[in-house]
Amino acid sequence: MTSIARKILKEHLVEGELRTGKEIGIKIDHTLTQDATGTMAYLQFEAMKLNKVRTELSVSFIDHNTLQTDFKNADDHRYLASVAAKYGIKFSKPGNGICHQVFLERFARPGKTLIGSDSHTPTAGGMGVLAIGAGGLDVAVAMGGGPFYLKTPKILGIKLSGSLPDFVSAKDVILELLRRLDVKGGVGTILEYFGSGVKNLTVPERATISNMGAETGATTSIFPSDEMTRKFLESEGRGEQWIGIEYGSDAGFDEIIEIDLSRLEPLIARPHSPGRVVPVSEIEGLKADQVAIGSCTNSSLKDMMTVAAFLKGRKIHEEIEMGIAAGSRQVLLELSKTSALTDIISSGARLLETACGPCIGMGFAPRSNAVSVRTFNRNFYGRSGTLNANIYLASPETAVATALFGKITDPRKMGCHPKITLPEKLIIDDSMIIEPSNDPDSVTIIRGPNIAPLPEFSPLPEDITNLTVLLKVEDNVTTDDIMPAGAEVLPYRSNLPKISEFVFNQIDPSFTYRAIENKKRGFGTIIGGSNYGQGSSREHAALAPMFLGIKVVITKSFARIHRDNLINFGILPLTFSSESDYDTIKQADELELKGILKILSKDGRSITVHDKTQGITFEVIHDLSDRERAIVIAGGKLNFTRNSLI
Ligand code: MIC
Ligand code: SF4
Repeated sequence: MTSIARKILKEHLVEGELRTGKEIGIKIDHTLTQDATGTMAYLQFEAMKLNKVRTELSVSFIDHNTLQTDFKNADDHRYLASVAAKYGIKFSKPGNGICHQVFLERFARPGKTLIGSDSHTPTAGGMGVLAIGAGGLDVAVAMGGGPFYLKTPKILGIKLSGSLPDFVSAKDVILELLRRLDVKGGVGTILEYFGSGVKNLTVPERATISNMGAETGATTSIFPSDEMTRKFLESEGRGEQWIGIEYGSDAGFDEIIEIDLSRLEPLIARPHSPGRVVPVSEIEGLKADQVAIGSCTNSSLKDMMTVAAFLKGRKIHEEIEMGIAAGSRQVLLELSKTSALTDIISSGARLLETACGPCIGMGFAPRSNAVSVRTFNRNFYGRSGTLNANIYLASPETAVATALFGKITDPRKMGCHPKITLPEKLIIDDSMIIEPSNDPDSVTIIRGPNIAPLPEFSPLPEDITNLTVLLKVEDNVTTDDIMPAGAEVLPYRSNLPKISEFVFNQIDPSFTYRAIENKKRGFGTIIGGSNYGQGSSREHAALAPMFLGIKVVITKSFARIHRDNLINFGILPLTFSSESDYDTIKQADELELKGILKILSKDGRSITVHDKTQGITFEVIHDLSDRERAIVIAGGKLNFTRNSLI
């Protein structure tokens, strides 16, 4: 018997050999997209000139850009609806819920592979799906029937024992793991949960844990499919889709981490990283201004019912503003069936739209210098929309305690823990999921004026002689740093020239101007620390720099999805062979990479960089597979794949 992750990988293997670190290609059964990455993904899919998706199931969700302040987002929704109708894709309308929550409820099937153009796609791992977040272009290729490529990850077994005490919940499990692994301890691994504690967690609880495994940098997280899974599928009226997938006694994990659930306490991540975890008791008493409950991490019916139960008959603190967003319309309908919705509204909380909302800076930004406690998964600098706000990440229990007391509060102070019973059968109403057209030829793709065509991608030149260091940044730079989101920027996700104006805006507002000027003379590069590009799957964090003339990024190390996205758009990801060279190199230095095309064509690993400004040379290395080298040489994956799938 082998690990569940390996078993599913093996069943779906179409290229390569399952050996840690080696590149494999796997068949993808299901895909999902969301609107903020979806517009680009479908433009790329259209460029492949296929007439239908070749997956078993593809779903297009609208959940990010739901703040329709003008025509742009609304036009994008219409574009996405028309693409879905034409190419055989199910379409989940705005208001139906957050992609990961709805996918778990209505579509996820144990044992399947799923890739999604969103880094929290691993949420479905809570149901035994091998679910991976990827750039939109990789999802487009998978929709076209192409394999998804990844380096065979190590399997990190997470052995759970015991059961959660009152006031401690699934969020605390993943915060505990983040406390141990931090934001890069999971890079190159799959987190596979096993042990006697697993059976004490419901599917939505497992989904919370696998969702936020993304914050460790892990490729994905996965739970077994057991009786609990069967129960969940039955409650969704999908019992016949259940298959059991259990781990063996010797699952062959590369490493094991043990967590005794019964010994956990309420935890909280401090600003501005999900890895800065401490016990809530350590920072208790800090005055809070805002509380937000929701996001794909903590918006299940169980979470919402728990919050409502604590709020019942109580009022939130007068100096707190509290926003609550259910993860799906199903959750909202269920809440409205009981007194839970009334309890939430009577407490003084604001009911927010069933969408990503404040998690991605789409409204509900905190006031200046605010302390905001959120049940979300990311608290990166600036992400809330208020640069000087301090965002803390915690469980629904801790968040609601904070809302009631007006300061960060250990939820154990709330008295009795209510017992939550969930319905055995949930309300099933898929009327906001639109089936693709039966007559695709009659469907016209509708493009609003905000949709700009894709640019041309130029192949790798023989030498890169004028390469200017446009920016030097530290460790753990996020894709939110590279390509901010939020209400002002997100509407331009389908308009590359416009969105490029925001690259690195929060770090250096002059970046775009300098890059455009530099592009007239040559290429640009960025120097990064370790875990460069952590966070989201947004390919705009590669595409927009490419548009601004970035051809090479040199770092101490890369986060997985961002590295893949750079390659997909013809940007060469290189790492320092000696990290001390990172210290030497300065912003504005002029570099030269002679014979780069030849080195890449011959699979040389080491490249000499000549720093013309400082008169020195140093070595950098690449770890590109043969396929990836060919992609970079071609100028990106679109050039490379354009004809091969037709
Ligand atoms: C995020 O949580 O950062 C996002 C917004 O969902 C992104 C996708 C995007 O940038 O559109 C992600 O997680 O991949
Ligand atoms: Fe949406 Fe936030 Fe989840 Fe990203 S992390 S999918 S923005 S809810």
